[in-house]
Amino acid sequence: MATGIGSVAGPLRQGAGGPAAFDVAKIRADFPILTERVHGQPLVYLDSANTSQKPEVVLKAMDDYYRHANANIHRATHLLSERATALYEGGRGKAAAFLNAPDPRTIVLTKGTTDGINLVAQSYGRSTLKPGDEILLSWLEHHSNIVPWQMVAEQTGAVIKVIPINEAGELDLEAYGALLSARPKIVAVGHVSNALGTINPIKTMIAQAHAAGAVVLVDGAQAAPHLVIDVQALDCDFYVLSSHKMFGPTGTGVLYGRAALLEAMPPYQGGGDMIASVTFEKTQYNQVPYKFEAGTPNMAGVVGLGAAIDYLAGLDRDAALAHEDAVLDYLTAQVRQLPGARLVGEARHKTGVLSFVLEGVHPHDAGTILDQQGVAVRTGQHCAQPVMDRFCIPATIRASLGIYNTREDIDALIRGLHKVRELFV
Ligand code: C6P
Repeated sequence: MATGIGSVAGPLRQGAGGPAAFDVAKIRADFPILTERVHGQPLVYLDSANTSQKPEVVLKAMDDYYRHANANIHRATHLLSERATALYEGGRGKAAAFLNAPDPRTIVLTKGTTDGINLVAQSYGRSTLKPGDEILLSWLEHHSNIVPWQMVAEQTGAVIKVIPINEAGELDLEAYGALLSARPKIVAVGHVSNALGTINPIKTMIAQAHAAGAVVLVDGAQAAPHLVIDVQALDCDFYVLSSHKMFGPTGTGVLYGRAALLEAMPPYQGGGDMIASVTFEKTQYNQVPYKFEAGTPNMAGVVGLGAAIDYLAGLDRDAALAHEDAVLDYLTAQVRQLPGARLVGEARHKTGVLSFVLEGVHPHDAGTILDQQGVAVRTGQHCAQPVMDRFCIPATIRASLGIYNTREDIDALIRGLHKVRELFV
């Protein structure tokens, strides 16, 4: 059953409360693209887990940056460089506040979730893992939280173990406890599954992993747009996210790392700005977090990320979460009633995502017909092939929500799915 309003409480969904006034029409007016027409139809955007749409304030902040502040950062004494540096470092400070990180120096600005996980795998993982050490992942992971670990396992001789999931798409926590008894060195687990929407009980899982001596990375790509995240309360070692899924631009992301770990880790990439001094004999690296930010970064992207964080901070997050839950409940109920529909992933605690299959229809065909009607969903394996394999299906239709979605959007999807059935069944 999908999560009802207020049914996910406490550590799973910090900050969530009961229903509150939420003016979705006002929210929608903040997102210019939502008035777009596709194939002559009003756009119904149900693909926010893939990438979210951007509010005007984010577009404007990035435009203003290029018009009034564009220069390279940390490298020049002129006014524009000072402005750009202040804006970039301001973005870091906003990211720290967004995650309740103890210090902006624990925030590494990355290209996105994938980049952040690769950084941790290649820096922390490669420098600490020994042959036979275990890396514990879960069956729910996105490829970005699998492949970087496979690469470092190959390089170091470490081995990958996997937490199984049940029929509802929830982690098997008993099996997790048993796997921890082998004392893995690293646990890398998603906060929210992109394919099924399952919210994992990561606070408890982190505590258990720590008790077993493991360092924990949380893939927060799908949590960041929906949940209030507090890395200190979670007590995670690493937390990664992508700006583009939380109303910011592409090509930017955040890696939070525990200060002592970041200090001890070797750089991931070499280049400008990550150094204190360079001679042909020896290079001294810059301090944390700069030693992990080689080369000219995505300054405009970080400005956009900062604007997105400000936008989120200006919302009543409890009310936004309650609204999203209500729309997800409505979506779940409507799809459940559709003849031939089967839900994939019915975890007790979910956010933002409904995956399903339609008997007799390939998901890609459904996606194409829906698109003709202006309805954008994602179909396929969602970069989570093990999840599809677990349920013995090649693909699902995935409708994913943002704060701007409405019941009317869901009604349009359902009309579209009836049309799909008329054509294919
Ligand atoms: N999921 C989806 O449609 P990047 O590409 O680095 O911004 O994010 C990768 C990533 C990592 N973890 C999770 C849980 C994710 O959902 C994603 C991106 C998109 O589900 C695109 S594949």
